[in-house]
Amino acid sequence: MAEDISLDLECYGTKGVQTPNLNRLAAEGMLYNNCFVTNPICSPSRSSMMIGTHQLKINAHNHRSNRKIALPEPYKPFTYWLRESGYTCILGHHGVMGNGRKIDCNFKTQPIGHWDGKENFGLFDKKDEFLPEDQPFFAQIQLVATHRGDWWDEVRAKSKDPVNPDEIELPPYYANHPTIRLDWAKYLDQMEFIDNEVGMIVDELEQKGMADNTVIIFIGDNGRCNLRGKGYLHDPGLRIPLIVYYPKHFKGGQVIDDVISATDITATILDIAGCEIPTYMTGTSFYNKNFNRKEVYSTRDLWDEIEEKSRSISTERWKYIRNDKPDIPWDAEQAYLEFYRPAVHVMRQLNQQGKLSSTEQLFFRTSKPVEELYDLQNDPFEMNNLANNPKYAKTLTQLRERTAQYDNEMSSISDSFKPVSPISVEVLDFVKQQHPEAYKRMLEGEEIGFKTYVNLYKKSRKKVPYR
Ligand SMILES: [Ca+2]
Repeated sequence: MAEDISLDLECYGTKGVQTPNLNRLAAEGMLYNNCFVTNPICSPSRSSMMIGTHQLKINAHNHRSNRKIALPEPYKPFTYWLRESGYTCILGHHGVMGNGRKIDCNFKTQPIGHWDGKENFGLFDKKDEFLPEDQPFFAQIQLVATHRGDWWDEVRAKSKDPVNPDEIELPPYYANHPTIRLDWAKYLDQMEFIDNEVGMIVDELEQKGMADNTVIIFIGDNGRCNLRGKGYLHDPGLRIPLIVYYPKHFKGGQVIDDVISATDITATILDIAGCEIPTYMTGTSFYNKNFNRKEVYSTRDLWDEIEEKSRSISTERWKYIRNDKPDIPWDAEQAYLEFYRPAVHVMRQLNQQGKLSSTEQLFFRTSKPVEELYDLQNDPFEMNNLANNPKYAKTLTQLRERTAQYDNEMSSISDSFKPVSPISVEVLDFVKQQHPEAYKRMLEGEEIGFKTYVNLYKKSRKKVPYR
């Protein structure tokens, strides 16, 4: 599971990036074009995948909340069912950046140990290494490099063949500016880095004689961290790569347009492993011949200090979004994102100077429409909102009604939540007050390093004991 990526791989046709290992898995496996997460942010998305159930239903929709609250019956992590069937569940990998052990679920969990949901909340049996004697086994490995982080420059500097900013292609809503092109190239450098990690894991499976009997599933946890991506119900936020590789069983080279929800991946893993799929799951196995999903219902709620509320439906052809808080603009100046979206800073400046095209200006509107409707076939970048176009009134009404039905169907077991308070707001304030020169560089599109300033901020607080 790679962090924060959209379909920005060579095998999906992305320009300027080379991903030979994933290309091979796709060429000999199955490449899915229409897989969507149910929330465009890490923790709600991961929570839904861990249970195979929509995050609203299990009250896990608010980012980094409810971390100390046990899931109610009957919900259980899917690894519980795998373990019941004799699988060894392994978290992370010894060879990937940071060991790949991220869990990030909005309910009570422990990485390793037994699960009974009352006193024991363990999800996995062991860490970091799969061995022949672990078979049958399931391993969840996080590839963190593609997440925004202070390592992006280092990964680029160490790359033998860094991505050339002149060879990349920006979506039309980005200003064509050298800082933005370089940022995009750096993102693709991380893609090449995780592609290497995938190659390394496949090699290890082969060396240990476990490759023939292992299904490899490559996914993202939410879309790329950039304009209209992570945090947004627009396509780059929700649509994730999905590659399934198992040549022993599935014919290679298939490109599949079926609409898939990330929660379906959970159900499919249980299905492939021969486990019964619990009836509480909202995901269903896409290898069941009755699989017939037409749409994915996604939501955006709390992320740090921004309490959003938006709902959407993605189909193969259409995207419908209902914004219940239209007053919160797309550029909500969320503190954490201020550290990690150079393009936004550059484009704010260009906007002030009147140098953005109308397409580029869209993102900087001071409010959102209450409803959005896009034709993904003719307008894949979702630039032309058809919600007020009478020609599409019927489609709009249908999708609006379906969304309301889902609001009901997925209604939560509880709406209460205890958020983990984000430090990012204080850190951004600290940078503005104490490091104005760094803040100035940020406004010019430089990534000054979130972690660096978190550490400086923490140190500064230690000096003032009674604040
Ligand atoms: Ca993520």
